[in-house]
Amino acid sequence: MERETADGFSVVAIVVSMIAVLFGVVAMGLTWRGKTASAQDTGSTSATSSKPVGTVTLADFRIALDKSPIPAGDVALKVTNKGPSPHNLTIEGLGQTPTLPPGESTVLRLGKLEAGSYTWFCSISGHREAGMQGTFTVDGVAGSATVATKAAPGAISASDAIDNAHEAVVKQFLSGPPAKTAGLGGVPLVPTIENGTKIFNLTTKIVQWEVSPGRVYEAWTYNGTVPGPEIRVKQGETVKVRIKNELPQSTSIHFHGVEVDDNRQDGVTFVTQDPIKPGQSYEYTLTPINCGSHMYHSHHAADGQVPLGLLGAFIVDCTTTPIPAFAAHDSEYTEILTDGPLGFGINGKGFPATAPVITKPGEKTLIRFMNEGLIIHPMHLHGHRMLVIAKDGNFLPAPYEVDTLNVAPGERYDVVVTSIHPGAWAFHCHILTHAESDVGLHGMTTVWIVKP
Ligand SMILES: [Cu+2]
Repeated sequence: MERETADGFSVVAIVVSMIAVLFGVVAMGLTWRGKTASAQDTGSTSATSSKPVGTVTLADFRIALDKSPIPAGDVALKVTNKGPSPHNLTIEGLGQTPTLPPGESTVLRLGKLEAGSYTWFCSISGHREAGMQGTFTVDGVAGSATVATKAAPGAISASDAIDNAHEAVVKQFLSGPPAKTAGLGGVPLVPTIENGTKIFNLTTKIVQWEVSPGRVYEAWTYNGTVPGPEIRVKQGETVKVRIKNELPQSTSIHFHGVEVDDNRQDGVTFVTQDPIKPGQSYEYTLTPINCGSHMYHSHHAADGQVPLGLLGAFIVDCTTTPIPAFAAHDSEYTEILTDGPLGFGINGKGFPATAPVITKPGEKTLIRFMNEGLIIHPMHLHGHRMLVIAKDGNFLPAPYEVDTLNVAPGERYDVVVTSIHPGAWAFHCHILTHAESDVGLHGMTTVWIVKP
């Protein structure tokens, strides 16, 4: 849940920050180009007739040729299948490669070619129609020749396709930021008051949840959002959480990390309570002994119900526990990490729909990391250090600095970041398959924006 700083920001400030993001993202691209570069297999080029003079990449469903100038001589092409399906390369009237399984390469020798345009395609049924077709050109000039692609539908260079995908998704993010999607999770839940006691009302229900633009999944939710609304209470105060179950399965709520002396409030079915059956309601009464960043989630068929969205933040503000000076901050964000059927997400959204963190130089920002997923996520912030101040709601005896922090399932870490360097900085899970691929940034990625 994003909290704006006290002054909020104007439309002008947002536009300025978008420009700052754009510059920052260009810088980000520079640091992350390694993958793109390695995707271009340069093969071997040589003036001798027996070596390949061009490198062709087959993918689902396109044919790409590197554009390096090549020396004169016979045309031989190194052909690599980088797609997940088998493919071949057929040059009309000249020959074809064998069918290449994913990951395999071969060299296709075409002999001496006249200057001109040649048609190529994959001859496996349906692949030509799906886009694996085009032409390439051989230019013969005194003592040299070049092979170049001629634009054809579905036949752009694989490298350009990756670049284009990266650019498109960042532009989508900047159109907000973040990119627009329906629904926002983690919004603070306003309690009703009965006889002076705060009552937090939750209804479990199935909704269609838009994780990122156009990606809509069935989610199991508290009050229709992923994460569920943020519940925030004071250390030592007695509150009630009422739940009405509109799911097709029984459920329960466990208040993860919240220390209470009454085990009947612990929410584990058949250990401390009966299941809350479909259509039933239930009431929990809690008096948190400890403070800090905690969570609430289902503890009934939890391996299915939690990844589908039955999770949220339960934050207990300290009243009696002393707060160390190193925990001071100006603003705060909660970052709930999720994986599973809704994909890799931060607060129920995947990039480009993940909310940015927006700060200014000198601002101290508290981040509450909470892992409600099934696997570990090493969260990495570019350009700044994170001061780890608390673990599972407990202040550390001595804080320590990191730029990457492993957050395991069930764990909470509080960190304070003092923003120093203006601009936009990537903030993402460093298991890279959770954050970036040849379709661009996705999943557990957002941007830390320091507005000068
Ligand atoms: Cu991860």
